[in-house]
Amino acid sequence: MSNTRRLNRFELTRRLVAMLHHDEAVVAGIGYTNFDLWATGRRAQNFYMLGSMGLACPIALGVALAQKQRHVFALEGDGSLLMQLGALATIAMLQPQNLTMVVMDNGAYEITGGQKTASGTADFVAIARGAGIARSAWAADESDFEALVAEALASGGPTLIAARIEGGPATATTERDPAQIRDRFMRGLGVRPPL
Ligand SMILES: Cc1ncc(C[n+]2csc(CCOP(=O)(O)OP(=O)(O)O)c2C)c(N)n1
Repeated sequence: MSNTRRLNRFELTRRLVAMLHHDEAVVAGIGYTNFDLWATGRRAQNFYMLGSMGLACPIALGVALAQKQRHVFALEGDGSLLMQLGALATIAMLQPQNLTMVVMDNGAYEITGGQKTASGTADFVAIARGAGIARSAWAADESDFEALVAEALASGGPTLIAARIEGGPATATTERDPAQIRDRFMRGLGVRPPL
């Protein structure tokens, strides 16, 4: 069952980032998800996807496979995840032990005008479990969300955490400089030398 009380995307993002103490990577998809990650502060291990929908989970999967010692989070909107549901089956097949996906489900393609998505009838947790990601759960409230994040960080296996969130724009706007975003992220992951 999904949470009935809608949570706040920035608040969940803020709580997630506050729990990161080991240079975990956070890959946020297009949409307000990455704007709110930007608003939580600059981390060299954050990546902000601009331009294409549905790529937070695939990019995070790539990082998780390349750097198995690092935990990787993907933050994705419901509209973007719906565009790339096949990624869940690939992730289940590969079973990265260090990958956690967070779906921010506001029921809309909000950043482009609030068009309704299919999330009212499609249950992301059921879909993820069906794809083979057994550790999939709805976050009932903020503290449940934190408990699910802590569990994901402590034990292995891909995890999907879904949260129904309220509508409304993000807290800030991500700087639109893709080359710089990529460069900072690569340095943050240690695959380019620090500046
Ligand atoms: C392949 C593709 N199709 C459409 C768009 C236009 N577009 C950009 S963001 C977006 C909506 C994203 O919705 P969601 O992932 O639910 O995030 P939200 O805006 O609700 O935070 C759309 C339709 C795009 N950038 N790429």
